[in-house]
Amino acid sequence: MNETAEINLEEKLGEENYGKISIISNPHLNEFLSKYIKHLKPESVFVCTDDDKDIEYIRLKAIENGDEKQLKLPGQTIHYDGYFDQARDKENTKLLLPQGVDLGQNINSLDREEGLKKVHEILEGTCRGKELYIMFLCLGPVDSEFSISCVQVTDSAYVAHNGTLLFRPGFEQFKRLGGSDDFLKFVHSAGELDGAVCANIDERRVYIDLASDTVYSANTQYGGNTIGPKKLAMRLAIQRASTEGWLCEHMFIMGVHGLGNRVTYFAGAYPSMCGKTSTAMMSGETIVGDDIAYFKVIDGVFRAVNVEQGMFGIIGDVNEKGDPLIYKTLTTPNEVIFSNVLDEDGTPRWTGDGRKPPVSGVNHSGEWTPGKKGPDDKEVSISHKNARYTVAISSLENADELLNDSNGVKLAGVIYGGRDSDTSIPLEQAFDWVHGVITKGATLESETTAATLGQEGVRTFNPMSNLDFLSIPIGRYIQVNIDLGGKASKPPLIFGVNYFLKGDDGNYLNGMQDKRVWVKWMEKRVRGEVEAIKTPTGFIPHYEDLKDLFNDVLGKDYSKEDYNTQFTIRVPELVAKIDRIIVIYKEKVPDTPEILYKVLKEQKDRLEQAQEELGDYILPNQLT
Ligand code: SPV
Ligand code: MN
Repeated sequence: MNETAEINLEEKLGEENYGKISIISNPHLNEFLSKYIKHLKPESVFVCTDDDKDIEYIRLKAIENGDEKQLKLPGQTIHYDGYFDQARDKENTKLLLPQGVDLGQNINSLDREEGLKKVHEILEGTCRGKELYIMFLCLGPVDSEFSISCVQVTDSAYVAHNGTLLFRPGFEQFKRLGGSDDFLKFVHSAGELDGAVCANIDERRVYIDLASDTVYSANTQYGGNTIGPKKLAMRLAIQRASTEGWLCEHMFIMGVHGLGNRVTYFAGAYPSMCGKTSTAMMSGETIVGDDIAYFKVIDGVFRAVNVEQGMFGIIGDVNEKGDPLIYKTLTTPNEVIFSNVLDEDGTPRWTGDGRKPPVSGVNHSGEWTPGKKGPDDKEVSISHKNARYTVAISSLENADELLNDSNGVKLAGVIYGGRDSDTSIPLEQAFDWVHGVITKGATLESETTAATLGQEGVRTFNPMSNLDFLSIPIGRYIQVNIDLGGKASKPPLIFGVNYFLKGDDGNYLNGMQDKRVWVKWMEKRVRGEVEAIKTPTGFIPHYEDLKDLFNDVLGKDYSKEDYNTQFTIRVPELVAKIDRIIVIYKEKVPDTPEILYKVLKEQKDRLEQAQEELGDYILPNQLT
């Protein structure tokens, strides 16, 4: 890295910005910044500290340079990503691995030398004529055992602006590092622009260098590809966590409110379109986080933090009726970045917003009217189906009071939520931590929906809903999960939920609000206040307890008939699922821990024995 000495940071940054960097006084930071300022060749550089003035500078820059447009309500802005740059690019997101390192066929990877060479070629000089923003952000609450410092250089004020809403500020955190090199680094450039969007999508790359804790992202603007501390940092954190014995999970954290104002914390992993955000934002409860959590066992206590402090949420179908709290934040003066929705004369509009549909406006496809066809000849909807809002959780009425607590929250339960129409019952508690990690987490599947490309109803394997972000072999990741529970004096209870079970007529068996009852039952289980029925696959609620809860929570009469249909143990489907999952592990996961096969085999044996005695479809009262 001797070449880095060639640029004089002080000269390039100017007195004010260099002054900020010199307060941190970290030679590793200076080396990184020198190297990439030299390589990217920006016209100017802005260093963002935790100061409100600096954060406001970023917000205004995004508007000034056209990355965002001011909407009518104060604080609201809108941004468009390119028409073909609307989601995470899984194909071009690769882990760079030194020769001889193999993470298995499930993880997209590339030879490290080759990848570094390519991405540096792509990035060279891409910030000519632009300003480069240097952002300091903190993963997890600041000044805590969970904190990880990050620095991101980006030529996108939109990416920088998102960082300020989504993450805790990291400048003060960086100062605490002293001269240590213990920080994550992100280098992003949108590349050449066509108007305000990326011109070279075909050269889009997200390359993750585990060896140097650096992620490079080029020729893309979509948040999941560019906002470094979010999905890009997950890969670095998962690797680090596996060596240090903790977990980085793709999970929400919520507080469930019980008797006498007590709050009990749950984390939940759900593949996309399985109800993750709607669970985290459930009415009557409070939210700590909606997407990424770190778990650590500290002095025997299982603790969790939200890595972020904001939400980058899907906006489609957010309306006053279904999501009153988010809707309110999005429709009153608050700092909100809308991405890829429709601008109707300064008012943001989106598919399913519950208002009279707009007849014209501007969206990610340009000027829009109903029925418009996009460059791919497909009809363009009001907003893209992956259109998003960025808000600080603190602007939501249901923000939990421990959101920024440096000790995190004590975690009492973990929920795994899949989507299947015919196999898993709506709610079940695993026998114990290991049984839950394996039969609820490691076997998580979701059926494809009409919202994704391709055939509907195809089951996709997605252990812990974390497959996209794993940077260690799956088997090792499962083992780290198993081990963490063993370190806790009282590991969280593990639950499986399925909101999408269908009846013989093809209709869903549960209403959208039923999950509000399920979490109350979980809360009571954690507190030891309700009994359960033992089935071959876990513990399920008694009818009477659910009947009471349906009445208390939803003011609804819950019939025995509904209970029986929903909670029938479907033996042939459950056995088929075990067989299917075992094949996946046998074929694709060579480092699968033996315990996984053992636990699944025991479960299959229990199911087959019950089948012999009670038949294919077993009602709960046959098991009491
Ligand atoms: C997800 O896709 O899991 C998200 C949005 O939470 S993104 O930031 O694109 O990853
Ligand atoms: Mn996510």
